[in-house]
Amino acid sequence: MACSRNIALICSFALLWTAEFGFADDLGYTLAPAPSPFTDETDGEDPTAPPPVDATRPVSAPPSTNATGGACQIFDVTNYGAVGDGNNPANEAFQAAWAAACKLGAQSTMLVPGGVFLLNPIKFSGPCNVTPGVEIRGRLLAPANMDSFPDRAWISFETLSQLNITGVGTGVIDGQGQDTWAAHGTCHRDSNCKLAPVGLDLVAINGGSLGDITSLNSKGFHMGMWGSSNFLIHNANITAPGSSPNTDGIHISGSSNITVTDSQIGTGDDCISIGASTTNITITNVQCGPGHGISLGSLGKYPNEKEVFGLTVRNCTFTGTSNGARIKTWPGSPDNTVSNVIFEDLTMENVSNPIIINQNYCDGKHGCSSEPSRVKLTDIHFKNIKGTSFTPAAVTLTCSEGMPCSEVHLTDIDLQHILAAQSLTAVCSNAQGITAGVQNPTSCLST
Ligand SMILES: *[C@@H]1O[C@H](CO)[C@@H](O)[C@H](O)[C@H]1NC(C)=O
Ligand SMILES: *[C@@H]1O[C@H](CO)[C@@H](O)[C@H](O)[C@H]1NC(C)=O
Ligand SMILES: *[C@@H]1O[C@H](CO)[C@@H](O)[C@H](O)[C@H]1NC(C)=O
Ligand SMILES: *[C@@H]1O[C@H](CO)[C@@H](O)[C@H](O)[C@H]1NC(C)=O
Ligand SMILES: *[C@@H]1O[C@H](CO)[C@@H](O)[C@H](O)[C@H]1NC(C)=O
Ligand SMILES: *[C@@H]1O[C@H](CO)[C@@H](O)[C@H](O)[C@H]1NC(C)=O
Ligand SMILES: CC(=O)N[C@H]1CO[C@H](CO)[C@@H](O)[C@@H]1O
Repeated sequence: MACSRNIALICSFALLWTAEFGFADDLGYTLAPAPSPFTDETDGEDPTAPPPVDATRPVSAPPSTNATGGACQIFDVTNYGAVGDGNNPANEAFQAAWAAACKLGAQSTMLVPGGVFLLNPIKFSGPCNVTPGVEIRGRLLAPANMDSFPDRAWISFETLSQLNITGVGTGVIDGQGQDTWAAHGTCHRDSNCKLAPVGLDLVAINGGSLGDITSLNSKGFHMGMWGSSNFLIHNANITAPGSSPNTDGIHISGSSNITVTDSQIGTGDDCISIGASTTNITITNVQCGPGHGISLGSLGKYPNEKEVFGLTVRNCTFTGTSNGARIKTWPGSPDNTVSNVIFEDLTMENVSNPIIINQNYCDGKHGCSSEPSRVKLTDIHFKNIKGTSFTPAAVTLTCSEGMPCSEVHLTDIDLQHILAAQSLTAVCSNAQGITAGVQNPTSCLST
């Protein structure tokens, strides 16, 4: 049996990628499931029909050799006993298919065909000789009840190089968070209740991609990425109601060289949040809303956070979000540095705080420190940002009294109030920098 087009692609690329980059990075970060990733103290359907089950698929697909000379074997979870009727947890079958693919030592794909597969929390761990491609055509369904979640995540991939996951445009990761948001969505502020799990957790992944996939109604964060590098997320459709608590779309921390592109994210918290110890993160062509915007931070709440260097957010649209481009750090933080951050070519549509730096970020439940934040922000660019603001304070740069912001560049900022008759203001404290081009509202940076 020949591989399908997507499978053939995954199989044929796998060896090339593995050969090009080894998996040997010591990022120097602790990958222990620290509480920090899930304690983003932010302010805060009907599933689509599954595609039909492919009943013609043979019970065991033989390896097929292709032009690159590699064998391409498909490990279909239904050949290991998974039944796509949404009824019985398919964990054993998925785990067996993964184990077989992982130990194969040649190019392979773990295939989830059309159907609805109920899964309890599950972890796909490496390293593998050759990391299998993962193709999800159907729907992965989380148990509705929180009792099934002893751990911090629902579906995890861990310690893998060149991991390519595709939903081929039909795959859905359905967290069924509707029943748990009310009781567990704010548990990050209450140690007596259980934190809602992240839907798809990518831990210590070096190289690869995730794309053409929908994440729906996660219980906690939709996707988390920790201790990973050289990874691309593309064509992700992330959807949850604007009122769903702590359902960040994608959270990235302790990671390098990550790109997120061509994605729609509408959720109840940050569309994308970037945590500490991250370098070279690029976010382009993302449509965000509803949600809390694209945020760097919060930073400075925990000891041992490392610097953030090189974040670019370009060509994104924010619609009805509470923030647009945001950086937030805690007061009383340890020393850290954030530099080389670029927010450019952004369109704001009725955004409450289109541009905001808040170094006094505190949700008021942790006993807010009266000491200034010691996270130094420097070389921060806001460029070609246009559209409408829902509040008059369209540009807010509240920097630390102890570590003032330096080299903040405001270039071609052209914002209007959503109500034509009202004017906008910029509010600064401890913010030094340079302006160029249009400034609506008038800049408040000190030179
Ligand atoms: C795997 O992901 C990488 C991006 O990190 C991409 O360049 C490569 O083409 C992907 N392979 C397939 C088969 O999609
Ligand atoms: C995203 O997923 C939701 C829920 O499945 C669906 O209603 C919507 O059409 C999808 N959007 C895109 C652009 O694929
Ligand atoms: C940043 O990451 C991109 C891929 O995401 C890579 O192409 C680029 O070389 C990286 N740049 C640096 C300076 O590491
Ligand atoms: C990020 O990309 C750059 C440029 O390709 C590379 O030199 C660096 O090693 C990468 N970082 C990691 C952690 O892989
Ligand atoms: C900007 O993003 C939109 C989608 O949000 C895309 O259609 C367009 O091609 C992007 N522009 C550039 C220059 O990449
Ligand atoms: C703008 O956003 C506010 C609050 O998010 C909302 O109440 C209002 O209806 C929106 N206005 C328009 C014109 O979309
Ligand atoms: C048999 C088979 O699947 N061959 C594929 C090998 O990979 C190339 C792409 O590099 C495909 O074009 C072939 O179809």
